[in-house]
Amino acid sequence: MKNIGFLFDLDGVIVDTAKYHFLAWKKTANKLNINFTQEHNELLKGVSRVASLEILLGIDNVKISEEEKQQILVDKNEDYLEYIGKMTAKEILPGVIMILDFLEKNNIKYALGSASKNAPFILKKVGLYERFSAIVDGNDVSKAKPDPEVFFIGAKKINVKPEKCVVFEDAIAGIDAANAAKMISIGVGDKATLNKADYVFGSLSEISESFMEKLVEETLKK
Ligand code: B16
Ligand code: MG
Repeated sequence: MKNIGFLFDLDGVIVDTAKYHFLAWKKTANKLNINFTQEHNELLKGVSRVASLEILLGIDNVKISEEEKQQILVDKNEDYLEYIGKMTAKEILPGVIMILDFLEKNNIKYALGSASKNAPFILKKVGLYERFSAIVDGNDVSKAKPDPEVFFIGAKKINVKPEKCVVFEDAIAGIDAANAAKMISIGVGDKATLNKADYVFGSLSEISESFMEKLVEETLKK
């Protein structure tokens, strides 16, 4: 095994679960008479479940009790589980398999670093669970991205120094977390939005094997 590691965010990098979060939060918003749009949904990407609810309530400055909040979080997750329970390998985003195959072929360890408490379930549904050496999810972290905790734990779990890791992320907070951990950050999404990343690609399918080789060389030299 090489002494470098790759860390992957889940939603927006491996699969697109944002659309299912949207449907489940939309149902919650309707019950609360909040006008929740796709634009608002962008604000929830990479954010924890609890923080997402606060953002949702903030749209129309809705005040509810702590007890109601807890119930909403349970209900929202039940709805979300119904959607993700139907996921299959077809929902793995383009480019992912090539990258994982490349890493395995080159004896490079990789782990998941996600804010989602449902991350292991989702990986199982799409058939990728067994391939990851380690999984860090929303149950393991006490500080949300942009805090680098999630990626520090990921690096530790695969026994690689943080500065010898590469992170794939679709959220600004995730890129900030990777940069704070002194890891090489690869943004997946809009170039202007993710301009703090070391490299940005519209989709992982734009990444070539020769770029991966270059990335490995760069990480080994750090
Ligand atoms: P859950 P990531 C994040 O996943 C999602 O982007 C974010 O929208 C969601 O609120 C968060 O997981 C928590 O998800 O409700 O399943 O615990 O991008 O960090 O992989
Ligand atoms: Mg994400």
